[in-house]
Amino acid sequence: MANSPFPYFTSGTIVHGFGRGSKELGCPTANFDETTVEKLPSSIHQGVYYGWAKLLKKGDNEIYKMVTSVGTNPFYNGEKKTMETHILHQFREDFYDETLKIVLIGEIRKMTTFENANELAAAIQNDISTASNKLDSDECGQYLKHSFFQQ
Ligand code: ADP
Ligand code: RBF
Ligand code: MG
Repeated sequence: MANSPFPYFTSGTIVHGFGRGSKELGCPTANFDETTVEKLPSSIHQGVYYGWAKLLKKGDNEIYKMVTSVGTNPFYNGEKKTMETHILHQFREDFYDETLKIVLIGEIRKMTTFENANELAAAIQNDISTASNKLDSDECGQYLKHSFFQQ
């Protein structure tokens, strides 16, 4: 794959979105700041991606499995492109304004619209299990040792 954009390493600040992730979809997503979204290469189109995430927060040295959506969120008729990461971990508190480092390793599917929020929520749950399975491979595990994640 000569022109693959993966792995794509990036980091940014977590900002507030519309608050729909947790409430309407049962899936909180850490939304990246505009500058970080603008840096995405055009080859990373509207879609759902899997990879690893690390929060730059004292006392948290873990690298977590994650899914990231990139796009205008057509189900909500969004106009602005967002990049949002759902971490496969239950956190005790929110982490707005913190820095999140991620590596996107591959694509799961294209972003699309759905009949209703239940269908989108079900698709997201499916994406989460797909990501979790892929990330269990040795090929994905190698990124845990990558210098990008050493503080
Ligand atoms: P917003 O629209 O402001 O992004 P969300 O409902 O999507 O609101 O909630 C996102 C926030 O929830 C994140 O910014 C983060 O601080 C917090 N959060 C808690 N647990 C997680 C998780 N497992 N993955 C991502 N964000 C989480
Ligand atoms: N939004 C869409 O409009 N279409 C999608 O196909 C879509 N897929 C997503 C997949 C995952 C794994 C996640 C975490 C989010 C997805 N979203 C999608 C984004 C969703 O609309 C957004 O997180 C909420 O609007 C909260 O900001
Ligand atoms: Mg969000």
